[in-house]
Amino acid sequence: MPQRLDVQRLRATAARLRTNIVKMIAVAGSGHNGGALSAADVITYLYFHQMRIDPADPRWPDRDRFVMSKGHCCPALYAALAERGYFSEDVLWTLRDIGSPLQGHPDMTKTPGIDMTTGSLGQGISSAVGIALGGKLDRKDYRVYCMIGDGELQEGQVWEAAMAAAHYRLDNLTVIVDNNKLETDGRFAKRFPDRFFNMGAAEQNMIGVAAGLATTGKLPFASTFAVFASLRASEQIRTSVAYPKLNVKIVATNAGVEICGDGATHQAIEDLAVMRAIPNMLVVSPSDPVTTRKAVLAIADHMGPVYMRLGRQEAAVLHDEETPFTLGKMTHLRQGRDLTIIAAGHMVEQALLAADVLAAQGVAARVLDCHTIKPIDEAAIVAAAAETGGIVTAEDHSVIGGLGSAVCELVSRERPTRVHRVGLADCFASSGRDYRRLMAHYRLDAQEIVRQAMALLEKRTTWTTETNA
Ligand SMILES: Cc1ncc(C[n+]2csc(CCOP(=O)(O)OP(=O)(O)O)c2C)c(N)n1
Repeated sequence: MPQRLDVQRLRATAARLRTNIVKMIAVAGSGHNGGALSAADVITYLYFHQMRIDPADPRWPDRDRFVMSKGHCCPALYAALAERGYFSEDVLWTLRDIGSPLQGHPDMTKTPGIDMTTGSLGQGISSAVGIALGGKLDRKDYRVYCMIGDGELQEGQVWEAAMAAAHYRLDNLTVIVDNNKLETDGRFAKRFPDRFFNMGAAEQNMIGVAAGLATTGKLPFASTFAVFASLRASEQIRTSVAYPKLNVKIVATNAGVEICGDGATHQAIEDLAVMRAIPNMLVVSPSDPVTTRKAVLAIADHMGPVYMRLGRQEAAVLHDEETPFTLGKMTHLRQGRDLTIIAAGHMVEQALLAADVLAAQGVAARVLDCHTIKPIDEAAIVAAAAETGGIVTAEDHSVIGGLGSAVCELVSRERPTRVHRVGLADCFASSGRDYRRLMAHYRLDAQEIVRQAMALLEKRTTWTTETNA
């Protein structure tokens, strides 16, 4: 039921929420303070005056709904839900921890009181339209409230949703724009003001604009988070960039589980699979600052579409300046004859650590840095299969469709060999506060590479004995 607090009590409640927002984000170590604080008054009004809800029955079918389309501001919503009694205040201090019900972005499967999973700007409002439409179909009189950011208004999907809402006369839907005039940055703009174009939170448009620029002979580097580049804008990449073979370089940052605190909505775990499947696309995943710099220069020289995947955390230097870098050719980091570890991106560091552990146990592992996922270095893989007899792959990506799959596809045809894949099992990962702990939790580390290497060696011994018998 609506609580109908008076203005004075609403003010006091909003102040408590603000205090908790700041505390939660401080404890979590990351999060969006500004947009959460600016949302506090409206959320307080909705949850403590306006909305017909029952915290004892969060899924009550007749309840009013709230969709936080600007999902990164969820600490405000979490604070309100705790204050309203959906869960105890203690839970707030678990924000963004591994397995916490309070993920970096709202997750309707984990948090009581969350009506819709959000985090990718522009998507929440469409879901709110659907919930309102469902209410009409069911002849229910609940209302749907949706909060979106002013920056979020740049996403085209917002306007598609607005048109659908008007078309279907959804008078049970209220969309609130938190017009706080805040938005994320333009750091590079200061250095190259005449060559930097900020397309805002509008990834599909950004790719289309890059494609258009390329037709005029420019060399556009289009950059956003990997999840938004490879998934949100995948069809624009496919049809406007890859199909006409335009000279667009997509630099996808914050890839993999390693992004950590933001959680599943922001962890690109399928981008390599999607990008590999697109014809004409070159896919690059450098492992350290040295290769990243070399890769940027190399892809600028390469004529045609490129997807370059980068992580978020500071990466260790693994290569020296003298190590040759050629697109499509793996870099040998360690020689070895007992088995081969092929790794990409920040898992290369883990592969080297694993090789050290294996060496101490008398196993000489070859380590290959597979900075070009497509076209993959077939010769190096076939040689590894022939000379070392077993391969462990390692990537911060789903085990489906990325580096491990590419290696399996090749050896199954050219040189059938046992391959063990280290990667994210087929699941969405949690938020985490510390990326190394999170990576270890999902077995994306040196220890798992060692485990897989030993398992592979053991199976090979058994297999050899069996075939010899
Ligand atoms: C599709 C998508 N693109 C980019 C982001 C990354 N991002 C998170 S917050 C933000 C700025 C949002 O600004 P606004 O909507 O005004 O929210 P507020 O200022 O209230 O935090 C961006 C671009 C995202 N979450 N989703």
